[in-house]
Amino acid sequence: MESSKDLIIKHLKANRGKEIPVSEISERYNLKPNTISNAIKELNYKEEIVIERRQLRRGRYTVIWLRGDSIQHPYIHETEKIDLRVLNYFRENENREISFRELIQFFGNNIVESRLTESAMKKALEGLIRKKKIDPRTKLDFENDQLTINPSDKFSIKGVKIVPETQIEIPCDAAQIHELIGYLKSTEFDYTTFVKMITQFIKNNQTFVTCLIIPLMIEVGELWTQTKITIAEEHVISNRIEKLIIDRITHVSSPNRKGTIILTLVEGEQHVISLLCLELIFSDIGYHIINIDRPLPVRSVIQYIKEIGEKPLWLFVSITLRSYIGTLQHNLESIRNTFDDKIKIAIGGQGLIEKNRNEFPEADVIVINEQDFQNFVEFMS
Ligand code: B12
Repeated sequence: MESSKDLIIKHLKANRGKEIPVSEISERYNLKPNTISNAIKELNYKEEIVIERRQLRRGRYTVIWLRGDSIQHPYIHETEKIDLRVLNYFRENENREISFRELIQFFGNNIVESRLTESAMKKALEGLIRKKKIDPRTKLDFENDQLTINPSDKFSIKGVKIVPETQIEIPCDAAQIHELIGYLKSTEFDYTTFVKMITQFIKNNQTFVTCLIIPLMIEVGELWTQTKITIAEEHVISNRIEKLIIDRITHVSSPNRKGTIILTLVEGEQHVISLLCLELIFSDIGYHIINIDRPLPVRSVIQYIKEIGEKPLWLFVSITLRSYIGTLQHNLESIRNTFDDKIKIAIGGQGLIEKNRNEFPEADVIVINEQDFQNFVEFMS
């Protein structure tokens, strides 16, 4: 049987040189909106087709065509519009520097409007610099009077005060989160495609966690409570998210210069994604992380710490379920009784929401909300 992707390509080949409304394909082959949406996204990332969404304000419709086909008036040839699109991106992010790499990632993966190639982007930047709309923030190279732009070269809108990149929050868009969840649970999920889909969210590992993983998982929880996704789908999504975080952890080149942190769950807890996020963020700022990662009785954790060579500076205990508060208090007492003040203890997680900080006298640090978390990361840095 032909897959939805095969059917789309077949239809486009039969109509070479034409833009085809997606609705035409779904009606013709009786494909469900979700199936067709996932299939065209994948074909787009594999660079087999081009997607363009039109009339954004008055209800939108999507057209696609075979990549490389000569379409009568492709958007990409309209230089003025390209300049304006790029300038608008600078205006929307006016208080920060934007690298050429970011522009390429954003416009190269943009499936709301048509994608821009690197050379179209370079021309647009040259035009905007000439018209004094933007400023280069790094020294640009000229070769035989030709401007060479490198991925790390940065630009900003003219005459504004620049805020350092680390202070910028990327807004999380609910529609995008839904789109990502749809793809994460789909049977046509492809890991590499997914990584490309999320590139625009990823500035650094902290924003990756706060602007992508947390809102995405909260929404997964909501959908699951409203029975809009099944338990199996929730497991599939969690596993794919775990793989994504682990993949990023393997790319952290940690110098391990700041000492060891042990990460563990309160006894009985199974929510390990929090531990993976902590591993990612704290290894990124230079700690050596030992992530116990799976549920374990507290006595086994204590035994393990006693036996390892390099004594940890910190033990992080994560709690997600409120029903484990009593267990957490017992666990903390056992740990403190065993190690006195030789090890610092931090506790955190959703299970602490609405809890009184005085209830955990054994903990050196208590992280309940995002502000606590940011302060703690800053302190540890
Ligand atoms: C994925 C998930 C699961 C997966 C977990 C898979 C996995 N590999 O981890 C599975 C399917 C196993 C699961 C099971 C259950 N789940 Co569940 N689950 C979730 C879900 C959707 C996402 C959790 C998550 O990963 N979040 C992302 C992480 C990164 O965020 P985080 O945990 O808040 O961690 C961040 C911070 O809090 C902080 N942090 C966390 N710990 C610590 C520790 C320290 C020291 C520091 C400094 C910081 C820190 O750092 C992290 C990064 O910033 C949530 C929904 C939600 N609202 O979160 C429900 C949710 C947590 N689950 C819930 C429930 C009820 C359950 C079950 C009881 C369901 C059932 N009837 O079986 C079981 C319990 C299993 C168990 N014993 O633990 C409820 C909890 C209600 C409550 N408050 O008590 C939620 C909120 C869903 C809901 N809307 O009702 N779940």
